[in-house]
Amino acid sequence: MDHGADHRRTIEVIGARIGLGGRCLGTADGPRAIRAAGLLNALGDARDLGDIVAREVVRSPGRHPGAAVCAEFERVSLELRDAVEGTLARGALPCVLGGDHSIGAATQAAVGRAARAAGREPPGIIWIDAHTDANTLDTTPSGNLHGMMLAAVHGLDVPPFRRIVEGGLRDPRRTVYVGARDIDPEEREIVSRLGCRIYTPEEIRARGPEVVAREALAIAGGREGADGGGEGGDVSVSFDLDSLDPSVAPGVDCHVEGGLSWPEAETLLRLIGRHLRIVAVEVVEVNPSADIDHRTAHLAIRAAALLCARHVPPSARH
Ligand SMILES: [Mn+2]
Repeated sequence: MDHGADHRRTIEVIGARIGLGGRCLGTADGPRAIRAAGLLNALGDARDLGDIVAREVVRSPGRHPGAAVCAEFERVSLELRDAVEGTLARGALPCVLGGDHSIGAATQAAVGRAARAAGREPPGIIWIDAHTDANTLDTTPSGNLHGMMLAAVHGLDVPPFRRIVEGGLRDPRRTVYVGARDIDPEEREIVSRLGCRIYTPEEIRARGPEVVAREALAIAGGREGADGGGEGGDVSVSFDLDSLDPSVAPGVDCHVEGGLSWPEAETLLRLIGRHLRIVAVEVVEVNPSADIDHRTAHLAIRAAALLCARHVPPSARH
């Protein structure tokens, strides 16, 4: 409920220079590109906590990411998880910049842990992405960690994520995928068994982004079926730039045709960003080496500003 008072929280920006969970290391440079394109201006008086940096490790060939990658991934993810928990403990809003989407394990686990530590139910998740990131080590076709992290966050056993998600599991029935269109067959079974809701770009187009935003907030907020469109419970949001069509956002790691247009995404992000109880924002998968004229970095900033809108001072809003 909005009592009319100023409930603005400080935004704390945390960069995750982590690309080892993806197909290329280019996304590790995402936080630098997003800051260079003017993120802090767009967020007003946000505090920049700097970057958490993964060491370079050589990935072993084949379907398992390999011991070296997994060890470094766990180390850097626990560091990120601590940083996000610290921000939440200060009552601030974390705005985490990727990095490949494997960083979502740390961010989302931190949100779950912070809620439990405060005696609250863990928030729901709105996951705006071309992918559902719900493979396990047994089903992954690629071996990329960024395609498995939500399976772990939802409680399936994915060994490289065991320690990271400890105490931070989230209820899959309050997870909503928006823009998903590249889902492996076994992954689709996992997602439907878990009970997550998927809105494909086709459904978003057919029913309108306004309707989808409202439904997504109701499901993630734990208020599905509730009358009157109440704001519901806490929600964390993860925005992968590959949810957009590659013609709109070329600077990503995985290009998947048939994505959202910017006007569709803009409407979704604006309506979701108005929700009173967004507790964490994550913007991921910007790969500056594939970008054209910093287009994707600029869209990442607009997405972050829309999702953090309630906490951006009026002077910085555009
Ligand atoms: Mn993705």
